Parts: sequence; structure tokens; C-alpha cells
Amino acid sequence: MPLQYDGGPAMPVDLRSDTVTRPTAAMRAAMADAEVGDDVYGEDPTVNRLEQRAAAIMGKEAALFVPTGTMGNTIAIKLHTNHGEEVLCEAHSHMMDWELSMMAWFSGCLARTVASEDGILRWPNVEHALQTGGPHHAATTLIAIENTHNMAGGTVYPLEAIDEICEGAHERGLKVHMDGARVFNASAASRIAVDRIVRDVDSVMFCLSKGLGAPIGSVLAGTRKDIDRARLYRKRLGGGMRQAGVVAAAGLIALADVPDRLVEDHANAKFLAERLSVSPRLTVDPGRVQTNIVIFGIEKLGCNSVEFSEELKQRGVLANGVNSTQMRLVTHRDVTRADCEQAIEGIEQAIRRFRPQTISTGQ
Ligand code: TLP
Repeated sequence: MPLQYDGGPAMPVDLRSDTVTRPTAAMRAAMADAEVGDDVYGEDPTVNRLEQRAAAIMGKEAALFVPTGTMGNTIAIKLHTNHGEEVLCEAHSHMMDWELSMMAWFSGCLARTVASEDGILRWPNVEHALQTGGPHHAATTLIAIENTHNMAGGTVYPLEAIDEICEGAHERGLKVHMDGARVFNASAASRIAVDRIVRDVDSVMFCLSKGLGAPIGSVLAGTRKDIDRARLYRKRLGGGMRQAGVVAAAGLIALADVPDRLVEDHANAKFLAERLSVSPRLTVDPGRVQTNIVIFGIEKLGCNSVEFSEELKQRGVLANGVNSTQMRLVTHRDVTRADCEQAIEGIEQAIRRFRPQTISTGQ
């Protein structure tokens, strides 16, 4: 299927996100042939299979197919909190910055953020920020960790950091949710099985529609009791999807085929970062790239990320800014090494459009 694109010369290299992958021929065939039923009655055999498979992979009692990662995180927060409580999360986590304040809107909770340089929360900082509750303070009841951390550049949680947070939280009767939208990337990069990574968290959400390449869908996994309640919250949020086996079928293929090939995306991201680090006009540290995300600074170009994105688009590269001076490149199944070469060429050309900033001495 042709990509809709009118911004430049040849077919663009789309590095805006790993959400842009299109379903493979095998996924499309599975979707066409999917056995379906009404999932709101629990009668869609393909959805049921996907949920059972996902629960097994995560080592959790049960799992729920949800349309989006945002819905999965939203339901998880609702499961583990009461109105008016605090959710501790990293300062630039997805649920803090990119989910339309759903934790406030749906669960009535306040985010208590902890800043970090690499997106990774560590127990001593978490412990310090916990609110125990009292006449003036609402209690923290949930700690949310994002693995990999998107806006820190796809950083991977060290296992000890997760284990320590879970141990400390559980000792205090608190819950831990993992936003594992890209937990399979974390697993591929660390060579640690996903069920070990998420062993002690109370719930985990992962996306089928990102690096795994399915067109739609995420999964929330946890205890049977929590997932039974989660099903009701999904319905409340408008996520009762009826013959959803049509999309779950692609999710099953994604789980079977893809996790092993994520290392290719990681190698491509590293390649992009290494090549871009040669430019004195960009700020990029290839040493930070652990998975499929590269964040680089354009502050020395004297333009903002919207202007730079526009220049890139004219040169066949699609990439978004994460703020006014930083760009993000995300590799995925539909980006080859040759595409990365093409993207570097386009980025180098775009850089030349902006004059080096001359600093006025005032003389
Ligand atoms: N991330 C998207 C954008 O929303 C930024 C992207 O292109 O990376 N958790 C994490 C860590 C995510 O990166 C995302 C999506 C979500 C949750 C939400 O998933 P969806 O988009 O399915 O609601």
C-alpha cells in the first residue's frame, strides 16, 4: 500500500516513531482469516488466544487486549489507586507528558515526579519522594516505571533498579506498574527474558503496535482479579471492541515473529547516532543509544525542531522534535540500513541550510 506523502522527492524514510509500521503480508493474511466472536461477551477466540499468550509471555495470571497503550496505562493507574492519591513517575515519562493527564482525568490522581538524567528511577530517589499520607498530604499508592524510557532515548532499566523499586514498594504496601510499551526492546537489548524483567511488577502494559509491528493494540497483564476489573474499566473508556479478533490476529503474529529481530532496529539506531555524532553541529551521544531511539540536539543550528523537521521533510526524512531543540529518530521494521544511509544524507543536507551561529562580541 503506498505511503501518503507529498513532501519531497523519493519515498521518505519515516523515523517519526515505531508506531508507523504497516502490517506484514502474514499479518494481513491472519487478519483476513481470523476466527472472531463478540469480545465484550468474552467470545472472540482470537482475542482470547492473544490474551492467554501474552499472559504466558509476561508470566502473569491474566491479560487484557486494549486498543492503545494510553488506555492500558490509564486502566492500570485506576486499578492501583483511589481518587485523590499520588502516582510517582519519572519527570518526562509518557504518562506524565503525553497522555493528556489521563491519570487526573480518569483516576483523579496527582503525579509526583522524580527527575532523572536517563529516565531511570532508582529506589533512593523514589523513597525520598513518597508521600505517606496524613492531615496535609495525600498518600502515594502507585509507582510507575517506563521501560524502555521513550524521551530519555529508549533507555533500559537495569534489573536491580526494578527489583529494588518493587521490593521497596511492596514492603510499604504500594503497587508498581510498568509502562512497558517497548519492554521487548528492553529484553532484546539486555538479553533478559521479558517475564523476568516484569516478574515483580503488579501490572505491565506493552504495545503490539510499536516495535512489534502490529497495526493496532496493546496488552495489560497482571493478576486475574485486577484484569477482571480492568475489563470493566476498558468498557467504561469505550474500549469494548466486539470482533476484535481481526486485529488480535496480527498481534499474535507480532508476538511470534518479531521480538528476535528488534536487535536489528537497535543496531540501526546506533548506526544513525554514530554517523550523526560526526557532525560538530549536532549534539548526539551514541554511547547513550541502547535500543531503537536516538535523541539529538539541534541547538547549534539556530533553528527550532519544527523548522528542522520541515527541512528534513523536504529531503525525504520524516522526524519529529521532542521539544524545541531536540529531535527524535526511531528505527523499526520498515527502516533498513540503506534507509538509514538515506536519512543521514538528508539530515546532513538539512544542516547545511542553517548557517553556523556567529556569536556577536559587540565590537
Ligand atoms: N508513544 C508515542 C507517542 O505518544 C509519543 C511514540 O511515538 O513514541 N507509553 C510509551 C512509553 C509510549 O511511547 C507510548 C506511545 C505510549 C505509552 C502510548 O501508546 P499509544 O500511542 O498506543 O496510546
